Amino acid sequence: MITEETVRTLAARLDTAQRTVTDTLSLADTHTLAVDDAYAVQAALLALREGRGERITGVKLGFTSKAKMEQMGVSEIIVGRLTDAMCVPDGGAIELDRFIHPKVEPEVAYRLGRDVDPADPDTDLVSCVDAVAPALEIIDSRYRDFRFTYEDVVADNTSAAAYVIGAWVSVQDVSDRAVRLSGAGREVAGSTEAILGGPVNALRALLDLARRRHIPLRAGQVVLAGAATAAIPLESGETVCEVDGIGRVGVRGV
Ligand code: 0L1
Repeated sequence: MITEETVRTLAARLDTAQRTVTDTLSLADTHTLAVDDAYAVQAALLALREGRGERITGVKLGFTSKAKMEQMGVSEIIVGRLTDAMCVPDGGAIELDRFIHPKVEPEVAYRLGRDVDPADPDTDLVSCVDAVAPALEIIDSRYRDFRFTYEDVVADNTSAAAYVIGAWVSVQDVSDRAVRLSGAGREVAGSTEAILGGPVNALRALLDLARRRHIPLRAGQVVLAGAATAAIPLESGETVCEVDGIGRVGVRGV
């Protein structure tokens, strides 16, 4: 376990990297971090953001696809936090110079209709969802050349940088929906099944993680369930995600 002082130092380093749009080296180059240490750094990083007036608006899951898990050599998903400063309106503009090397992923978002107590063994997170929406997640690793370990990316708030939510709909079953992402002259297609075999599994996995990591889940918060396709670079112009039967969401890089 690293000391509290080291937790604060590493959180400040990642926070500075994000705010000054300057990459940093893998923490693993100089520190041996356990997964618990990495979540402690993430919590300290979020405390810095909250200290500047940002408000937690939800959570995001990462490494929810088999391909990404295999690429990272891991078997466990990761969770990061979203804040109001990361939220970009559907159809709005997003300034690319806020980011180091941003990428965008198509996702499904869930909205929680009531507070959830992860510690309660009878909690059923699926029944707490009151709406779903198509979503875009912008990830922007703070590490140079995307060179990071599993613990590094947890500490870096799972590369969370920005998100866009489309119109909320009351559809509950979002399994096996075709997903298309287009932008930067590229188009990729996939299915919501790529998200842990169905986004509802991401909700179940989130409940387990929230329980173990003491993450509160509140009414009105957003859950980004994970990427349905590989990420593409976020560049100037329109980026659009369509999820069959759910809707579309877009953002304009400027
Ligand atoms: O959203 C995610 O899958 C979390 C990890 C992203 C890591 C990265 O490529 O920056």
